[in-house]
Amino acid sequence: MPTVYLGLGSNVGDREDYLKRSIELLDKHPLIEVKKVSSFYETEPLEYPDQSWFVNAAVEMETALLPMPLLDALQGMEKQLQRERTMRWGPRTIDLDILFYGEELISETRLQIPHIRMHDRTFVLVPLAEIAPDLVHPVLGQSMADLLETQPNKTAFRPMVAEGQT
Ligand code: A4P
Ligand code: MG
Repeated sequence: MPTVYLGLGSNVGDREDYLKRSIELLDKHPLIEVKKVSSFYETEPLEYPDQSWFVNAAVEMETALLPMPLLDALQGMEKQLQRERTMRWGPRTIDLDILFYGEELISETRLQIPHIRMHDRTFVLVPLAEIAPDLVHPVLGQSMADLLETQPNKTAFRPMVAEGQT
């Protein structure tokens, strides 16, 4: 089964609880097996700086779902957690992004893998480099640890207190 990495983010309501509940939903899915969960990090919002800080995390999992059915399943979970799509990049209870799906390269309207903006986002790279420092980006050829280290425009982050970790 392919190893898949997800980026999780929330900046509305009980952000930690939304992340925890999304991880429970992933774990409960019959075709998904969660392998690793990063620490939870509070991160400065990117794109819309007026928003509250996010809580972000990364998950490593295995799944028998193909990429498109996986996207459908993730969007179903976002819906279950009451995400309302208002504006792009706007506040959200939970955002579940597919960062990598094995080494697959996908470029469709509904789905781009690797996630096209992940490699220059501190809030993605910090949790991802924690659980998979040696994972190599299939297009850029750099590890997550290297991408994080050489990232030109770092944004602020801080680990959440211990009770925020699963
Ligand atoms: N889509 C395409 N590729 C993918 C993929 N690899 N994984 C499509 C998931 N979805 C993918 O996403 C819009 C559409 O992207 C989906 O319908 C899907 O078909 P969305 O989740 O509905 O909307 P969005 O989250 O507002 O857009 P997007 O592109 O996911 O935004 P980003 O890039 O995730 O940015 N600051 C901090 N600190 N932390 C954050 O987590 N997140 C964002 C959102 C902005 N600033 C942030 C954070
Ligand atoms: Mg998204």
